[in-house]
Amino acid sequence: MATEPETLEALKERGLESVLNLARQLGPEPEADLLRDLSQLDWGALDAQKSALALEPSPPTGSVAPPPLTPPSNRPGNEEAANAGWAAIQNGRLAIATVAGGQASRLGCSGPKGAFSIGPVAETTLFEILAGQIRRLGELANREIAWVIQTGPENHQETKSFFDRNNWFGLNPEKVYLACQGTLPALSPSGQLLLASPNRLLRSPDGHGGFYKALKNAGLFQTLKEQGADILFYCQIDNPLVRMGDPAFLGHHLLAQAKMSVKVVEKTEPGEKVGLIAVRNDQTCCLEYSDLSSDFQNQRDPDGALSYRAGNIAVHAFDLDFAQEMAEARLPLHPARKAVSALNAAGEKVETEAVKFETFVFDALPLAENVIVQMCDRDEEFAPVKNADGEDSPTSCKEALNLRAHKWLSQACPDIAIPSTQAIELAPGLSISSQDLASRAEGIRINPSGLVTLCQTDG
Ligand code: UD2
Repeated sequence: MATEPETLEALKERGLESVLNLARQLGPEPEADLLRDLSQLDWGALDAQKSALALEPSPPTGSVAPPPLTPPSNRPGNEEAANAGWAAIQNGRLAIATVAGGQASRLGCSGPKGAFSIGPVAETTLFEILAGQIRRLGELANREIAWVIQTGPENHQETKSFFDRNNWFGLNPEKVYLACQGTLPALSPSGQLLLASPNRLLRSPDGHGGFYKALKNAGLFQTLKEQGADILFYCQIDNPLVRMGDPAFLGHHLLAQAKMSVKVVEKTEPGEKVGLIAVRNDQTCCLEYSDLSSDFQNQRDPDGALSYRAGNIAVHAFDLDFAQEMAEARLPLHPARKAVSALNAAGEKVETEAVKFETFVFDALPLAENVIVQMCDRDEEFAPVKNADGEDSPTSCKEALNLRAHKWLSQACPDIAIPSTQAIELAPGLSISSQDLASRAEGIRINPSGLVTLCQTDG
C-alpha cells in the first residue's frame, strides 16, 4: 500500500489527479477515503491497463497448428494414466478448484451462479452437484479432498451463507475454502479513472484469471501444500457434467510432468463459441473465437474433420507450484467496452461508456511446459449453462444431464427399464462415472419423481 505522497505523485505522473476533484470539494474526509482507496492500486497494472485500452480483437500471428491430442479418459489405453491419477488422489496430492466468481445475470437470476438449480428432476443446484462429485471421489479414494471456490466481491458473502444453510453439502467445512477474487479499476475510453461514489473508485472483477492471485491472497497455496497437495484440478461452476478430479486426466498430466493441462471437446461447428486450443510458435495456447477469422475456423483435414477442433472446456490440471508462480506473472489484460453507471464531474450518476479489464486463466498455458491436451466426449463431460435460453441454457444443460443419467444407468443396470421419455437425475454424490454406478448397481433405486438414489447408504 502506497503512502499519501506516493499516491499523489503516481496520479500526477499519469495525468490522473482530476479523479480527486469531487472528493476535495466535499471535504478532507472523502478525500482521505479516496486516497486510501487509490493507495491500494497496483500502478504497474494500471499502466498495463492504459496500454491495453486500444486493443482490438486480432487474428493470431506466427505459426499456428492444431495440438497433439490425448484420447478421452473413457477409452481403452488409459489404464496406466488412470492408475497414476488414482495413486496421486489416494496419497492426498489432489486439491480441487472451481471458479464461481460471476453472478448468474446472463441467466436472468441474481445471486451466485452456483446457487442456480439445474437438476432435471430434483432442481439440484450447481454447487450441490459439484460438491457431490467431490464427496464421492473422496469416498472412493478414502480421503477428504480440499475444495477451493473462487468467489467474487459481489457474491462472496452470499456464497458462504448458501453453503452454511446447506450444511456444506456434506463436505467438511474446514476443507472448503472460499477465495474472493480481486478487482481492477474501470477506465474511461481516454484512460481516466472512474468513480462509483465520491470516495470510491469504480472497479470490476479481474476475470477468472484473478484466480491465481485470489489463492495467493487467501494464503491457500501454503495451506494446500501443508496438507500434502501438489496438483490442482480446476473447473468452472457452469458445467455440471464436469468429471471432477478425473484420474486418467490427472495421470496423463503427471506422467508427462506437465505444469498445466487442459481438456477439450470436438467443436460442433466452425463458429462454436468456445476458445480454441492450438499450438502457436511451439507453445500451447487458447485462442478466443472472437479473434479468429471464419476462413481459419473453417479449415478442414482431408477426411473432412475440422482442422482446428479442440474446443476449450475450461478444465485444467495444474502443478501447484506453477499455479503459484502464475500469481506473480503479468497475464495479458483483455479490455471490454461496457456501459456503466459512474459519477460525472458534477457528481451526478450517469450511464457512460467504460472499459473493464479481465485476465483469463488459460493465458498461463503458453508459460507451461509439457501441456497435455486431452479430448473428452461432449455428452459425458460438457454442457455449460450460460444463457437464459437457446444454446448453453438451462434447458440444454438439463437435457444433457438427463441423457447422461439414462446412458450411465442403462450401462450400469441393463435390467432396469426406464422409458426414455422419463426425466431422471442421479442424486448428487451417487457416482463419478458409469463404472462407478455399475459398482453400486445392486443398491440402486429410482424414486417415482425420477431421482436415482441408493436404497440405503453404504455402511
Ligand atoms: C469461457 C471461455 C471459453 C470456453 C468456455 C467454456 C473465456 C473468455 N472464454 O467462456 O474459451 O472455455 O468458457 O465454457 O473465458 N468467472 C469468475 N470471475 C470472473 C469471470 C468469470 O470466477 O471475473 C467464472 C464464472 O463464474 C464462470 C467462468 O469463470 O464459472 C466462466 O466465465 P464466463 O461465463 O464469463 O466465460 P465464457 O462463457 O465467456
